[in-house]
Amino acid sequence: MHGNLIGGQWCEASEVSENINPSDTRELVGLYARGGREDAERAVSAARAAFPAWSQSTPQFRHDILARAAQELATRKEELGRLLSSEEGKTLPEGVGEVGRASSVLSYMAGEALRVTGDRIAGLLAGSDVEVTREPLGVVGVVSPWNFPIAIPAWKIAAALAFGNTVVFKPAEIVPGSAWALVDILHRAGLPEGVLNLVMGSGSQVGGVLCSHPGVDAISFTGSVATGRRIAMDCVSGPVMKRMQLEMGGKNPLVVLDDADLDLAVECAVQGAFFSTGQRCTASSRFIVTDGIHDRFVRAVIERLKGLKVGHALEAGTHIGPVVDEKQLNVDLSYIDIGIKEGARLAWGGKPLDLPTPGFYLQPALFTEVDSSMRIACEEIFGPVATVTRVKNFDEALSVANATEFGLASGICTTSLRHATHYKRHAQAGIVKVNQATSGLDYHLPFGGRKASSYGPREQGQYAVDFYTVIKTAYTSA
Ligand code: UN1
Repeated sequence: MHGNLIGGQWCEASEVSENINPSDTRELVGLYARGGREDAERAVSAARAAFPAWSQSTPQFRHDILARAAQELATRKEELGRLLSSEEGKTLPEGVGEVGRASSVLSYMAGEALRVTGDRIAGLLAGSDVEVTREPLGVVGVVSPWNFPIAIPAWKIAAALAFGNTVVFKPAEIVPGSAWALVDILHRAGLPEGVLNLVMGSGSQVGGVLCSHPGVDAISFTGSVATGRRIAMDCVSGPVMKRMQLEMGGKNPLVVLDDADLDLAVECAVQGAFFSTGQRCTASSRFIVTDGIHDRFVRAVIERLKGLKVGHALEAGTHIGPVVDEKQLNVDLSYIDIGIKEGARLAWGGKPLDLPTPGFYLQPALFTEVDSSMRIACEEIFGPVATVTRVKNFDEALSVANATEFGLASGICTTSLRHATHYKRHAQAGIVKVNQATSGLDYHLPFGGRKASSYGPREQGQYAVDFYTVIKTAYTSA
């Protein structure tokens, strides 16, 4: 049984949860503690108690711990990638790649611990000097999703720790294995007790405590809009409002113009929409395609989909692993049904697959003749389902791309500098990609969206410091 880490001690919980492999539901990946409210409260106290010393620790000390953990992740990336793919269902290369990314995030953030800067500014009174410095926030609650079981926790926790905060971490319930491994590695890398606490358990219990407890100063969350909204309400309801960083949904467009390189556009579309089983908030789920290339694009995407193998995540040759669990599979299937009822044409796939191992397998689904007001073109599905909407020209493409409540990533395939430049300026999204898939991001760059997709400062890269520190303005007359 894998326990929770509270105040430097591995603890059992009153309940245990089974971590099941979505590629083969007969396989138990492991048993994990399922903590409750009391565990979360103890973890918050431990994180509070650890904060004074950790926040005053040297940047070198924090750097070395993160760097050591990065090294261990890199050394064990095959083994941990296997664990990740076993619990989440992304393919083995995707799983190993994600562990490598977590390692890179940790070494990048180790460096950021050394690079915190401030300003010295002349005050307006004679002889007054002003220093503007950054201080750690305090205790940060990290609430992470199931689709990137190690990379997202790594980029939140590493930034929190690098800048001197202590952490209570609540991973998504269905992928506790990668979270546990990450915490174990950081713990053994030398974190003092209570600096990083792990409480596996439900959102309503453990998450509920973190978001309402007066001992927590900030919440960094990635997940659905509905959960984000509940978290936001909890975070502002106490006597002191918590700082929040909420990364939520997307309904990301990929525009394909007549002048696009067709092969490249197909690659961007298929990569962006279907790899990782479409389970990324940055996935392109809406292809918006101009008339002159539309039919060729649809034919070529279908040809490419025909060549993709849906299968067991650990099997060599699998391109698309299973959906993460039965609940998500049912959501995907219900949207496929909705699309058909709305009058869109299911041009390819969309059927559950019976494979030798019992798992949640689904053929990637492509809908054509999709009107941009249909539910399948407006609501986030979070599965391997994409829609094609035909448009007359660039102007219509841009306006359809922006006509969504979301604003995370937005892509265009074109060889026209004029259109690419105009799109970069006018896409209402936090991330714009030209001739690249909307998903797949660099770990050293700021990440976040606009509109309903995000709330609060950016994550990752140099900009992460804005969320994880508070600014102090000190006036001195000597
Ligand atoms: C990526 O596309 O590489 O949950 C990262 C998500 C995002 C991260 C996407 N927060 O899908």
